[in-house]
Amino acid sequence: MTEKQNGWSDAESARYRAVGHWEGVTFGARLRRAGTEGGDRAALVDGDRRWTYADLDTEADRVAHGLRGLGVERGDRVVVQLPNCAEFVLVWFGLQRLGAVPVHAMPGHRRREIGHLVRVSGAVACVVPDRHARFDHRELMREVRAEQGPGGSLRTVVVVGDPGSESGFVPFEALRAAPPSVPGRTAPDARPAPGADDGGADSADVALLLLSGGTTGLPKLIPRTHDDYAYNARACAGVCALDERTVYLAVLPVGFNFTFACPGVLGTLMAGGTVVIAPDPSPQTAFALVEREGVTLTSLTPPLVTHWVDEAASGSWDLGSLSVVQVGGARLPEEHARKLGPALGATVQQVFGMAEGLINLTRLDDPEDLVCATQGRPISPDDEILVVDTDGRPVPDGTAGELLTRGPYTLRGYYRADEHNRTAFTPDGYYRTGDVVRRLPTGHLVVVGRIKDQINRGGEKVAAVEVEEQLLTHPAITAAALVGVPDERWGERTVAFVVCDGEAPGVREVAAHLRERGLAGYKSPDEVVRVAGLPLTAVGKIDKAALARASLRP
Ligand code: OOB
Repeated sequence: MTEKQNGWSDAESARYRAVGHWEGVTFGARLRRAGTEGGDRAALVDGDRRWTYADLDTEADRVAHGLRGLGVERGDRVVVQLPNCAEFVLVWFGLQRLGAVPVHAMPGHRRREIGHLVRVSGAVACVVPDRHARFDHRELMREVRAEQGPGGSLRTVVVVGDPGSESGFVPFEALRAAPPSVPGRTAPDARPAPGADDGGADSADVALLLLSGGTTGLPKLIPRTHDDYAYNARACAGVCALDERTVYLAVLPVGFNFTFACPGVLGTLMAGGTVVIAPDPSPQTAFALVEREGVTLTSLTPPLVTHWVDEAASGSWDLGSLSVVQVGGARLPEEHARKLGPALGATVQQVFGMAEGLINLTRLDDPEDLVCATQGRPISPDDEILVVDTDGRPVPDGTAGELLTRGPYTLRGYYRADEHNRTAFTPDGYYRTGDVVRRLPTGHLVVVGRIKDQINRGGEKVAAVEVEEQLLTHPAITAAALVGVPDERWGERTVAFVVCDGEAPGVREVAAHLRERGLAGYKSPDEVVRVAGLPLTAVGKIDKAALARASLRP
């Protein structure tokens, strides 16, 4: 699939445009409009730094100018791995202004993930912090560059903070120190030159690449177009009734699709509201920002919920401005959902979404039972949902089956992954989510399980195969299976069952080995269990259900 062929048929594209889902406007052009009309409103807050819409627009021009100077052009991919800071948003819009394509990496990703992202996307640059969470990202980039070799696509590393002395590492501050003249803005009333807003990008082009949770050895990239992603954000913003009074607090990693566009950062900016960046997800940090900035909306993953409830119960915070709290990314236990609303004095919204597209939300006026016991219903009237049995036949409402979906913002193919695409989609274009759901007569979905070989550790997705492949590189391990087992804190924790030749490595040694192999830390197993052999099913696959049951026995 090329960047332009986004996978939807001409007829579908025409219909999504005709009904107004796809507005034909790039993100670069949207920001120009917002920066020009009523641009003095607050757009972005990070600590004591603040940007209006006009400021954001000007910053995007500066960053774009700096990136252009480094040779970044329309259509180029740039891996963005930044922790929660305003620079993520500035870089993102700078890239949009050029018609270049941000690739969203997570702060926890390491050599293996980042190297893979650079290789698959053919990225020409990476944007990283100097250090974050006691980890030196410059060192990581040195390794990625070395692995790439001289023939690699990666030319430049932009560092937010101190770039060190490495050649080819450019400080972000130098990048944005652009001259005052911005293309198309030579005089205040001059009309921008064609392409000055978005590098001449088309709204049907890929605007960004998201990372899939993964079920295979290496994660897949998800192309999202300007048209589809803006609709994703706008439709979520509609359900959440966002307007210019909205103050959104980004608590989860800002590059996570949930935080960025469901409705998150983009939905808030498209509604004219204000985005506040929380540097960490602790309730103390968040509640102080709620008080100071009058936050109205935020989003959490389930493991944070009990911490937030406990801290709110201390009674030392005024959370009066908070009106909606979204929870998603993993299963939220019903009893936690019931406690959260009263504890924070806010409406709870469950979010069942995926980077691939489909977003389900409970509605703000849904009865409490639906809010607490379901994961919401699709945001778009044109989301097509099928719940099917193992033969692919639709099952009646109330019966569990695999969720298949297609629609105006769900991908039709992973990026540069033709072979995987043949099995990830049905012949008529439905994405096989791998999630097992029940649909209620109201259209609400209840997530009851999963057929994909993925573990959801409190919202962080771990592809079992990816970890198993790396476990097998340990000299003592001859066979391995990674299994998710129920866990009080994470919802699920990861247990590695290993067959060993000689002494079995402990959990710390395995973690050190996987770190050495360049795997993100959150993928290291929580537990390592030595077994004499791995049980097999009747068809000869590893029987993970049996392993999970075994690990539950006292
Ligand atoms: C979100 O996106 P991803 O791509 O990290 O993960 C998607 C998968 C889903 O297929 C499902 O297996 C699981 O995460 N999931 C949930 C869930 N929300 C996501 N499982 C149970 N209950 C939920 N509420 O996780 C994501 C993207 C956008 C918005 C929210 C979450």
